[in-house]
Formats: sequence, C-alpha cells, structure tokens
Amino acid sequence: VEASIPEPQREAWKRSQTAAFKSSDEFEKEVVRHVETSLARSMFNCDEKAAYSATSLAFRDRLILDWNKTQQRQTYRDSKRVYYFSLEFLMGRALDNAMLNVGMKDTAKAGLADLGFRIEDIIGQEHDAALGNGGLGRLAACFLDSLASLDFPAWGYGLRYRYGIFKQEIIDGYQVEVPDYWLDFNPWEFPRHDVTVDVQFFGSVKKVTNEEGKSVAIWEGGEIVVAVAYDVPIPGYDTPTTNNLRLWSSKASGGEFDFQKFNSGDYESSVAEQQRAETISNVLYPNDNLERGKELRLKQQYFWVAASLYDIVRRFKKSKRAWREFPEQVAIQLNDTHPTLAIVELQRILVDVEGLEWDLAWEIVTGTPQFGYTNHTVLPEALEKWPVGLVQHLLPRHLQIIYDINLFFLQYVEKQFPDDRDILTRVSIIEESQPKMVRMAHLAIVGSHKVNGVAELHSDLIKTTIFKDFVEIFGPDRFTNVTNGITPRRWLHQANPRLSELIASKLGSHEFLKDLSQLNKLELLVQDKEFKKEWAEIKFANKVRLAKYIKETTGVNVNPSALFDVQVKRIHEYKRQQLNIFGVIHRYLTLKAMAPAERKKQLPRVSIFGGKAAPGYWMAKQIIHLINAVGSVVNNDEDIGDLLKVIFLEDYNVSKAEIICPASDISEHISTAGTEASGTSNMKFVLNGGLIIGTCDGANIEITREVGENNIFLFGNLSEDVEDLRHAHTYGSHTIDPDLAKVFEEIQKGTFGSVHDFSAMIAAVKDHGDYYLVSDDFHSYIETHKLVDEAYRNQEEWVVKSITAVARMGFFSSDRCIYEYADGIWNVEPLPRRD
Ligand code: NBY
Repeated sequence: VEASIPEPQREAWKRSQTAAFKSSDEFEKEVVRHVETSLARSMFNCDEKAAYSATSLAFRDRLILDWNKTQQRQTYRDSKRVYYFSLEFLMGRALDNAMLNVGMKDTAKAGLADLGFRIEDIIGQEHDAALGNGGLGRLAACFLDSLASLDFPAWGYGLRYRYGIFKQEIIDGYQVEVPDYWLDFNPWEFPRHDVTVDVQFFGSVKKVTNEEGKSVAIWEGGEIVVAVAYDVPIPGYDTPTTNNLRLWSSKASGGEFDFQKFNSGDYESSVAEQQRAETISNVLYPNDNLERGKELRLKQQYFWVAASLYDIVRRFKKSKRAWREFPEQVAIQLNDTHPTLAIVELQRILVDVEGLEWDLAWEIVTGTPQFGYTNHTVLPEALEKWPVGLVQHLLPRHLQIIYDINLFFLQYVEKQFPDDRDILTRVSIIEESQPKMVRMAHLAIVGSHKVNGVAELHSDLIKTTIFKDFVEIFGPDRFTNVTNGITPRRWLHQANPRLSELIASKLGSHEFLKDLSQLNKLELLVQDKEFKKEWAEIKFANKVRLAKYIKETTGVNVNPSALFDVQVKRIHEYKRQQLNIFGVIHRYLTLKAMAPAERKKQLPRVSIFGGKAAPGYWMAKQIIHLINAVGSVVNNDEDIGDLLKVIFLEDYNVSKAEIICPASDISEHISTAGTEASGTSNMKFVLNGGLIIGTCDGANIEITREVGENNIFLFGNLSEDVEDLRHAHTYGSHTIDPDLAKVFEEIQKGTFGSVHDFSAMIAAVKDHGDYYLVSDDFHSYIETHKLVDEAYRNQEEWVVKSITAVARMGFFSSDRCIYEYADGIWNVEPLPRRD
C-alpha cells in the first residue's frame, strides 16, 4: 500500500498510522478537545448530550483512520467487492457498538467516569438510526457487522432518509405516529459533497442511427436530481477492518435553487423544485410486508439504484479492465425486490452508454456471480408490482428495456415449453391485468444468477408455490437457501454483557463471539450448580432492569419473579398478536373463575407486547388498542394482582430490543404456519437464554432442530394443512373453538370497553373465514401455555433448558450466513488487514 502513495505524502501518511487514542487519559483529552473545539463549548457547560457527542467524535476519529486504511488496501489489492443493496438499514445505536468492536469500552468507561459521567447514561443519549421497518432492515445491519468482522471487502448502499420509521406514542390506548427527525446531530456520517451523481427522471426516448449505422436509444429531457453520498463507517469486531455504508441524499440540481427562475421573479417555483428533489430521500415508507405502489417510492428506488450503480461502475472503470471482468470484480445482493431496477439500469448503462451489443451486455448483467436476489416473503400483498404506465412515465427507457428482457425471456420459455401458453402468462414479467403491471420478483429472478429464501421452509415454499414455474425454466440450481442469522456482538455481547462475560469466563476467551459454534462447550456445564446459579441470577437481573423500565414508562409495577412472556415485532395479522391477546383474556377469565385459594396457587405472569402498526393498517391498530384495553382492566383488577399483568411497550425499536431480549423467559413467534419467512428475533431471545413458544414456521423449525424438541414449545397446525383449513372455512361449516368463543363473548359484553372497535377483529375470525387460523390454533396454543407454566415451576429444569438451548445456537450467527453467501452466491474472499 505504501508504495502506491505519492512520495511527498508518504511521510505524513506514515506518521498518521497511529490510532486516535490508546489510553483513558488520551481518550479524555480527545473528549475535552472535541467539547471545546468541535462543539464549541466549555467543559463547565458539558452535559450528557455534549459528553455523548464528544465521545462519539473521539471514536469516529478512530474509526475513520481504520476506514481509510481498509479502503486503501481494498483498492490497492483490486479485490472483488460485495455490494449489499438495501432500502433499509436498521442500525440502532452506533456508539456502544463502536466501543465494543474496537475493544475500548473499558477505556472509555474509565475516562468518562473521570469526567463525572456514567457510561450507560452517555450511551443512552444516542438517537437510534432507525432507517428500517423490521426484520429485513435489521438483517441488513447484522450482515454489515458480520461482513466487517470477517474482513470481507463489502459496502452497503442505501438511502439517507431524513425521517426514519415514525416514533410511536400510545395515547388513550391508540397508536399515534410522530415523525422521527434524527439528523439534528449525527456524528456517525461523513458527508461527501464531492461524491455526487446526477439521476434522470421522466423525459422521452429517441431512436437514432449512429455513424456506424447502428440504431441507438437516447433518453432525453425530463429532470435531474442530484444524489449526494454520506458515508457511515462500519467497524468490524476485533479487527481493524472498517467497511462503508454509503447512503444517498437527494438535492436539486443547479445548486440551491434555479437562479434563472429566481432572477426572473419565479421564486416560488424555484423553491418548489428544490423541495420536490429533496422529497425523494425525505422519508422511509413505514409498511412492512405490504406494497402500495406509490410513485415517490418508485422514485426512491430508481434514485438509489442509479446512484449506487454509477458509483460502482465509476470505481470499476478506474481499474481499466474489460467489461467481461465486471462480474469478477462486483457482486450485488438485492435485499428483496426493492432494488430490482439495478438489473435494468446496468443493462441500460452497458447498451446505451457503453455501446455494448445487447447479448454481450445481458451476459454481463446475468453473469455468474453478479446479481443475487433474496426473497423475504410469500405473502401476495407484499410482492412488488408497478403499473406499466407509471414506469413508462418515470423511466421511459427502462420500460423499453424491461419489455425487451421479457421478450427474450418468453422466447426462451416458449422453446422449452412449445405447447404451453399458460406458462407464458404465468411467468411473464408483465402481468396482463387492468392496468398492466411489472412484476418485480419475476424480473429479479430472470436477472439474477441465484435466488435465495431466508429459512429452509420458506426456501422450499417459494420453490413449490410462487416461483414453481421458474424452477422448471431455470432448473433447481438457481434457487437456494440461506437461513438468517443475527450478530452475536450486538445481540449477546452488547445487549447482555453479564451473560457474555460469564460465557467467556467458562470458555476461556471471547473467541465465541466470532465463532459462535464454540457455545456448544457450555453443554458440559449444565450440571454445574454454581454456573446454573449465576446463569439464573443474570436472567433475574435483566428482568429487574426491564421491570424498572416498565415502571418508568408505563407506571405499572411488575414482579420480576413472574414469568415474563414477550411478543415484540411489527403488528401484523399474520404474526397473530390477536391470538396472543385472546389467550391473555382466556387466562384472565380462568383466573377470575377460580376460588381465591386456588387462584393463589397460579404462576404469576407478565405479558409484554411491543411493536408498530403501519399507519394505514387499520386492523393492526385495532389490535394495539385491544391489548391496551385489556391491560387497563387486568392491571387494575384487585382479584388478580401480580398473577397477570399486560404491558404494551411504546415505540419498540433496536435499542429497546437490547433491553427486552435479555429479559424474557418465554417469547412468542406464533405466525400462521408458512407465513413468516424466517423471523430473527426468535434467535435473539434464545441466544439470551429465553425459551420460545412458536408455530412450525420460518426459522422456528431450524431452531427446534438445533436446540431439540424438549427445549422449545411448539404448537399449532402445519404449513401443509393451511390451504385445506382455509378452504374448509370458506366452503364447509366453520365452528369457532369454544374457549375462544367465550373470549369473544366477554369482549362483546364490553368488559374491555369499545365493543364497536373490537368487533372487526372478532368478525375476521367468525365471519370472514379466519384466514390466519386463529381459531384452529387456539386450543393447542392454550394447552401449550399450560405446559410452559408447568415447566417454569421447575426452575432447576428450566435453567438446564435455557443453558442447553444457548449452547446449541451457534448455527444462527450471521457470520455463518455471510460465509454461505460468500461461498455459494458471491464468490468473494476475505481480505484481512495485516497491520
Ligand atoms: O424479513 C422480514 C420477514 O417478514 C421475516 O420473516 C424475516 O426474518 C426478515 C429477514 O429476512 N420482512 C420484512 O421485514 N419486510 C419488510 O420490512 C418490508 C418492508 C417494505 C416492503 C416490504 C417488506 N415494501 O414492499 O415496501
């Protein structure tokens, strides 16, 4: 690397090879310097917010030195890079993670203590980076952590939303959305005002014949929006490798505003134009697993994809390689279909801008390995489709290219299946509906060399249902599985430091954080009394911490010795929070019906819910309302006392998950079988010593395979029976489970208030075919909860289950996922730094 630096700068570069600080004294000096210079404040006036800012700037300085060296080395070695394209990166807080990954948290703790601060208070000042909805966005964040920790040359590409996922407030039991303006001070990003890309929209396409007599397309007119890069350093754990997350922000072209319009007195329209441009990266769409076909969303997708590809191509062209080598230098992973336009855009660049022949260009675009597509859902309402007219209007040249891709694809299919007209209709990229639609998943499959699902069941389902025809067409090898994982750095070491230290003390080092399979050695200790005692104490301490948080935020006292039963995730009918709350009501009625002496013998429980409903998802909002309504009755019922508490935690997000996951005894992953592609919080809870109650769905199945059937509580109908059950509901006679019917009667009596509000939830089960099989699974759910209670009474045994499960969770590290993608999909190698 050194030799690549121009002579005059080399000496200075060598001097800069020292890290920003090495001791708590040096750290303190850096903090003071940042308070006084970067923040322009006096130390007399340094509150926790200022201390947070200065601490972050001190760590940022450190990270950016590592960032520079990592990028230099990757460029110098000309290594193949992975680009992870995701519209969402749900990063959470950065400071704690940065301190732990560079291994300087103790240093910072001592330094901050010297200055009179508690490190937890300082960490708590940070606003979550919440640029995502749920599992899909958090998966991208875990993957970035693993890619850096394993020294892979990898960049994330996304959008720098001014507003992340909304903040949720609960007012009178209802969800209210408040904008999440998080950028007032963000020390973790580096604006690159010199790294910009012009992105074109609208306009028209003209075919002209060039000097060589070739017909070429020219896309002209329309408007230009400028993409500005913001870089976020991604530190690896226990390695100097620091990767990059590049987020694009939109601004109007031509500087601040159009001076011509301004000078001609048209001030308002010049401002309006600027605002229109900035709108593109303004806000994250708050839907999870629902596609709504908004023009601005499509604009976001193209803006982000065009800027990112331009950036990648610019980097590639510096290496002066032939285009054929592009797939050897670049692997792009499409996180869901949201970036599918990248396939079309690359074809456009190669044909229209670089002048390649269509066939050669398409060979490069679909080269192995080039694009990989990860599917995250089989729910029909979540599969992306865009009206042809909208694409035509916004991206006229791209629509032509889509039609050409489709033409060649359908010709290829026709050759294989000459007598089958139906298959052409089914697999066409264009749906011949009114209006016609572009099916993004079909485009993504045709343009990718690998398509993967995110858990075994899910990957099997996509092959046998929604993408069945494509398996016939392209063969089974195009389809594969990479079961999701989570980063043990954030979800064990950071969220549960005491448990992580206990494990490290038993295994002799922290190596397990980078090789999670080493947890299996814990199984040798399941009969070690002292170890079990410490294990149980840590869980209890984590529950005490959550109980304190519950008291502060809801005012409700909960007993930390009660069984903590947690369901935190986006609110969605398929995830079945309604099943959970109906079960809670059933428990309440059962307790109420008991004689006091018998009631006293029951096991106390705290049912904890959390999660956001998409603002336009009315039914999900009703579910939140019912949970809160049940809470206000049950929590104030003197007959019940500590035996049952129902808590709804406001504004569930990543930093709250870090408090909640370590504190659960049991967590609920109870989706209708076949609907939850994987789930990842299930992994977080088990890794923290909680057990789960779940359906045979998504990754629950593989968790069962790993931890053993005795260490998980499964219930409910199987995925293969869902279709028949639904059919029977609609065409046969549909009887409701008698216990559930009693729950409905109680709600309809008005016990929980607003009968009117809740009637739709009941009707969905009773009158509208119970699509999510709430009634079918209710009995099994209740019976399984009885088993949970019984098992929990035997604390000795429970702790053994907890330890055994943790010991067997090694498979679910996102490091394992990254190795599988690197090997089977990207064909990339790590590039460790040797300094
Ligand atoms: O991806 C989730 C799946 O539901 C979950 O089972 C899986 O574990 C996780 C990671 O693979 N999907 C998800 O979170 N999806 C979204 O958030 C999402 C967001 C937006 C849109 C679609 C899905 N959209 O079309 O706008």
